[in-house]
Amino acid sequence: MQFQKTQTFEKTKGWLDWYAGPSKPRFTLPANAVDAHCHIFGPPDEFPYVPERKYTPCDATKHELFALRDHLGFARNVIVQATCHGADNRALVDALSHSNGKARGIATVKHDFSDAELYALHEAGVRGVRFNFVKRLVDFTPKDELMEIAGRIAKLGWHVVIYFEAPDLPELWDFFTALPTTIVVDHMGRPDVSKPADGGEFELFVKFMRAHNNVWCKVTCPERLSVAGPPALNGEQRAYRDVVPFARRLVETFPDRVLWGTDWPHPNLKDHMPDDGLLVDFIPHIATTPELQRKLLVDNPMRLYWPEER
Ligand code: 0GY
Repeated sequence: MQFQKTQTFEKTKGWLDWYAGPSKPRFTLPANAVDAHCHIFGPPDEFPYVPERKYTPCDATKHELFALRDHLGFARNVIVQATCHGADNRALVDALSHSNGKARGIATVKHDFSDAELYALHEAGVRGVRFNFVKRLVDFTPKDELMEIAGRIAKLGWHVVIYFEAPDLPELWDFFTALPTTIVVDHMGRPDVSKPADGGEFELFVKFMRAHNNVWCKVTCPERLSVAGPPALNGEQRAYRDVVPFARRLVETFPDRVLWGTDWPHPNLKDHMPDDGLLVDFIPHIATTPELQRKLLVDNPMRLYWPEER
């Protein structure tokens, strides 16, 4: 299946549509590379968005995701349940079950889910839950409910993906460190990249990872974090240059606990929609040797999501 969208930067429904004709990356991904953070949305006539969502996404189906995977040169996907589908994981399960085993999932789970429901998600390929603390995206869920969920999913061997913004880490620290599973932090804990990569706020995040070896992170979303922006906007060849020191520091300090993903279809972006091919070309700037690249793109995600194949 090829990319069918004809529009690229059309503003629909309050955020940008995903990039229709991504370039072929110049960086050749290692064999068996995993895109460890991406989403699907809809189609809403089959899989409606939940009424409590904070934004309405552009549809981005499993077919389009799998076509992008092949175009970019990835072998597998980890599909993360996004807030627009709430705790209705049907679109995710449908995508996993049509992936020929090439996708695993991160679900959203409520504390009243039954054991049978959790087991069915596991059978479909779900291997974790996402706890979202980004206030613009979700309503508050009591921490004791989240801790109860964490205790239950730990028994299935799943992990917890956490999404928060850097200023909120001190307040959330005790909760995070009490979680009984592996923890995967989305988008490097969303640092402010106009601050130093060796300074206060980011230093705290590095300390968090250093002190807790069950904490992993995704060195993802330069397009969300960058102030410098893509080459076309800043006149430089090197895209998202201000994000490089942050991501590179994590890749080099914790080479066995980092993951990478496209974040396709980049929901909720309002100013700039990245070309996914150029995002792949960002990888060798943050993982500068073949060994670091293999760990980031193959060994680490396979260990976490397909341990039975190692
Ligand atoms: C991301 C980031 C965002 C959105 C979501 O679930 C979501 O709605 O994750 C965001 O707006 O920062 O990872 O896709």
